[in-house]
Amino acid sequence: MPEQTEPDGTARRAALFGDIRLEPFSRINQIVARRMAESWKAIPHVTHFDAVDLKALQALTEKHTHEAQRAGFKLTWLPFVIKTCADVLAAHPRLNASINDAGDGLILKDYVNIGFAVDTPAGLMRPVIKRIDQKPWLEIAAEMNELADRSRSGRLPFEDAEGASFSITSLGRIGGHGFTPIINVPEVAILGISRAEPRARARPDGSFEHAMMLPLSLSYDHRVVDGAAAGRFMGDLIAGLEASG
Ligand code: CAO
Repeated sequence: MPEQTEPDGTARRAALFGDIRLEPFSRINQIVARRMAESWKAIPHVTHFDAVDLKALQALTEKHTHEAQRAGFKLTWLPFVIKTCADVLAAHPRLNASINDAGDGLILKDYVNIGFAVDTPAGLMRPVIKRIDQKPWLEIAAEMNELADRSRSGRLPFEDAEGASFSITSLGRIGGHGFTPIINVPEVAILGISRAEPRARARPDGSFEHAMMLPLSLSYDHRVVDGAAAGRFMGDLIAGLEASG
């Protein structure tokens, strides 16, 4: 226990409850903390939960594994989710928009730039893959790996972390059945991905089959997107992902 008696009562509290240590926030922690609190205070968040059968995505990933290996990286299904999401966003422009500064209109974007969360030793980073609508999956996958590597090694230039029109955050193998991601201002929606798990799935005839299901959670700004629009977006996204191949 510290000997000195501070005017703010630290020594008294230490005597009562135990010692404490201060861990200063890193620069990234400070930025993320400020942005998350601003978003949470300003945006009426709603989260829509759903799940997609992984069968088609797994087959597609397996089919292209060697091609990716030849290009120098390990393929996961995330680049296909990013690509399909961009295609579906093009048909649902309100989820790819932002509210203008005056707060009286929507800025609709004729491009899809998707930011994706990367867990790094310095904290959470969010590089952005730009013009996904114009890129083939292999280029998206290579860029995703390159941006994730740069984020983890602290070599991500500022311009590679800005300009997103939508975000994806994959907790992937880390775990969880679902979570409520926080929207990155000025975007209006973010897709969360949790750990794939075996579930019983009803067939159209009412019987059940076992399927590996990937849980998805879409948080959206209820000032811009209503529940029906979010539900339709998720329906199209799931249909697109299950038809991958
Ligand atoms: N369910 C089960 N397994 C999963 C999975 C999921 N949803 N997503 C990925 N995996 C598996 C892959 O199949 C792969 O398995 P093998 O090694 O056996 O082939 C392995 O996990 C690869 O995962 P990965 O995390 O290295 O690769 P990725 O392309 O799925 O994700 C990236 C890349 C950068 C998004 C990820 O590494 C990352 O940093 N995620 C954390 C993001 C985060 O912190 N989000 C929270 C932000 S909000 O606080």
